[in-house]
Amino acid sequence: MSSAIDTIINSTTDTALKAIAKKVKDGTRISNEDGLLLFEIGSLSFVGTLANFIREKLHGNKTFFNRNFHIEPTNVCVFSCAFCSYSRLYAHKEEGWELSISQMLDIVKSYDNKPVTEVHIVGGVHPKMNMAYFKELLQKISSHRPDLHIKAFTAVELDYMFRKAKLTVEEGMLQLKEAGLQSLPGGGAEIFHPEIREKIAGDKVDAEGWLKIHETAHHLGMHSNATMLYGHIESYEHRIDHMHRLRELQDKTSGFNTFIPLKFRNANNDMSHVPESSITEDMRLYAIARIYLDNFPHLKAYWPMLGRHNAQLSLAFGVNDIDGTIDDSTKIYSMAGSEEQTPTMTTEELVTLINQVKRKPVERDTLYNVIKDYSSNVLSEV
Ligand code: V47
Ligand code: SF4
Repeated sequence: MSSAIDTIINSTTDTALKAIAKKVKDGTRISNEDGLLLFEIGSLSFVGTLANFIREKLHGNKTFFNRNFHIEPTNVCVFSCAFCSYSRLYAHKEEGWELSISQMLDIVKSYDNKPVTEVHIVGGVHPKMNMAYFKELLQKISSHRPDLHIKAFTAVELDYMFRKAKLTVEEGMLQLKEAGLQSLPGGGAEIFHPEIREKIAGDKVDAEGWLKIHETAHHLGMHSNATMLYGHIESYEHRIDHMHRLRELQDKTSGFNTFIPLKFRNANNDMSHVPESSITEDMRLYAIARIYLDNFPHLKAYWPMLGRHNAQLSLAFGVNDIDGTIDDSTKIYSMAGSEEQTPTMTTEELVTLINQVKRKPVERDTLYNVIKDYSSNVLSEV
């Protein structure tokens, strides 16, 4: 019996697409031109079959999730990204929130005796929350709960922190690592190409600065994620350029764990006139990312932004991770118009969501070590 990928190879008449399908079957890297062609003419079923082939070769039916919670220290921000529905400019800081170190520590303590493995800390760029402030926060969290993996600060926050403290990226990263920082989340990448970045996020760190921070973290033995904010004013060429820069850095360092495409949501921001992408485009993007980023081990659908049912669908288009149980503290997407107004899912709900599409739910830690395989389970202890 021939497999789905052989059927696609045999039935595709376009010679360029057929050649891409053969490359995928042989494990040969596709070129930028191939990637662009997939965006331009690859049907949903064509790219989906190729992406699913890669996904199952790497992970079988395993679908990872983790138990985490988010802390958002502030939504006050010195920057003014056009797509952001979340931040309040520093000039209007009375409209935003600012958490003290003890308030954040109280959030951590509220998870005492709960089996969470990760805290994800990301927020706006507040001029008063500096290196000293965040080092103290990291030290206090690590000493209160040493088993909790601290994944914190986008390259945008780090770039601002280091520049203000007059530290090089190496010096700053080393200090934060010593204080307890273990991984970096993937935010702030948006679209790297200056043609788009200048229009949507012109005043924050540029592509080179973002990549340098992740490269430095990797050299210090830390892992990180990478995102791409898509589905607004960028072209297919800009998407390929973005993924190309990530693929090149990953060839050098192997420090990225996961690629996370973030669908642009258009409520309550300066880009509300820009329509959102269709679900078909979303799934094609996931699939093409899985095919193009051959050196990224994982592809994540962030369900609070995509919606839980679309995240479930994405498991047929290359995705092998649907993030975590999260909790009720993530505001960035509900403020931008996501259907998920209260982004919480219990472990039982996540496991059911994955089981419903015949995949195997596996709880992981931040670095993808398996904590529990739920495939033959029995949800007695969730
Ligand atoms: O960089 C802001 C995005 C990101 C909108 O590493 C928006 O595990 C869509 O990076 N529509 C921050 N997206 C969140 C982030 C993240 C999320 C989950 C997991 C991880 C991880 C990282 O949120 C920003 C920006 O790209 N964002 N506004 C919006 N209107
Ligand atoms: Fe600030 Fe981040 Fe919003 Fe940009 S996306 S305005 S850096 S909080």
